[in-house]
Amino acid sequence: MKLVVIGLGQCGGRVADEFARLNKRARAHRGMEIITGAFAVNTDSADLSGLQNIGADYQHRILIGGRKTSGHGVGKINELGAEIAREDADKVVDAIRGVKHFFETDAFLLVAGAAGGTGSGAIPILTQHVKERYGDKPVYNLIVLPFQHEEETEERTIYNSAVCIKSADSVADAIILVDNQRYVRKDFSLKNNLDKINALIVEPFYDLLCAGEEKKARHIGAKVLDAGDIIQTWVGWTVIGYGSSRLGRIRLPFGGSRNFRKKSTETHKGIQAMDEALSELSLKCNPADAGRALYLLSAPAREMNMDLVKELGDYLKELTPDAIIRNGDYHRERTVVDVTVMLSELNDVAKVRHYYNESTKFIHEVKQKQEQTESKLKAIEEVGKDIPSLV
Ligand SMILES: Nc1nc2c(ncn2[C@@H]2O[C@H](COP(=O)(O)OP(=O)(O)OP(=O)(O)O)[C@@H](O)[C@H]2O)c(=O)[nH]1
Ligand SMILES: [Mg+2]
Repeated sequence: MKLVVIGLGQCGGRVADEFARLNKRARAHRGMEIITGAFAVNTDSADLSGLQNIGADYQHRILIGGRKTSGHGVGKINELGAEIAREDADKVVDAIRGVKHFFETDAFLLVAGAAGGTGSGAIPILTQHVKERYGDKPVYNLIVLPFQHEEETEERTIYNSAVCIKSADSVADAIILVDNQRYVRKDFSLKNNLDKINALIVEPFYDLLCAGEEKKARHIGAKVLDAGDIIQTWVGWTVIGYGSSRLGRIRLPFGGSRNFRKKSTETHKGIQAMDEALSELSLKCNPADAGRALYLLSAPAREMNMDLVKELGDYLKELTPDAIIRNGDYHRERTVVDVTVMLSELNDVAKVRHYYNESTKFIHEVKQKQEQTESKLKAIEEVGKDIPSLV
């Protein structure tokens, strides 16, 4: 599958930069392209200059709202981020027109952090514009949710996140949710290492995007997972997970390589990788809520067998009884079994509900505070009404 990736704001731009790195890796190691165009859009010029893989010209690093923000961001006011995106949407649409192999592109992926101002406000607006302009291709969002400490210290974090995901949900074909806190839970040192988190966020997309683009016969599995399968799966709220299980040298007491014992070890490794993928999903959710799912098994050809593919399918079906499941296998010469899982069309996401509930309370409090301030101001005006004014 080939994507045009557009990163908005600091978080979005840096994650898009990681996708551009992924494409360099695919080109160098697998001789294929998985990203036809990578762009970063920001109101902050310093953030744009810090990127490493996205083209350094103004057509790929697009500064918006120059006059309004003087290149310094919108300071978490996502209403302003949305307004600027509306005014400068043409800059982005024009840049997409310059993508060399645009006709090969299967879909768009727009990326942003939900809690900031620029990305959070711009993502629904630009999704809408891209959809209007390129109606024949799906437009997906990848939205990064804030760390817990950000939610605890700043109310605007939850409010921005709620407004961003609600607006995005009304325009995007699917929203892939990624919770920053999930990566810290795994390894606390990551709290201050956004680059490492960004690399972990994009890693599950590597095999997923490459599998359908593979041209070399020795890597092609029995069932290829291609762009069509992914497009059929990505609908509504979506999460992604990735697990890996190392294949050790399997010592068998009587030699032989194809006996039942080896087979069961392979299956065990596969299930182990799928378990890891499911427990490390990009956002905590209940797999039983998924309406669609897919899994991609990536392993050396000699380790792949139909039992393993079937076992994994049966296992996922148990966990997602209502989901239509698509799958594929991909032969790579490595010593690991990798499993990528996507759960989509989730009909309940606790975190989304939490944001909606909390910010509804917050809206109420803000309204009350505003009313109190207004009535106090009115009272003071009343007292001073007979004083002459100089203006
Ligand atoms: N995973 C990840 N999260 C990030 C990164 N940069 C910022 N964030 C998160 O994104 C949110 C803040 O959004 P930013 O992208 O910094 O904000 P912005 O879109 O640039 O908007 P303004 O700076 O307010 O104009 C916070 O929740 C951060 O924790 C990053 O590189 N990776
Ligand atoms: Mg910023």
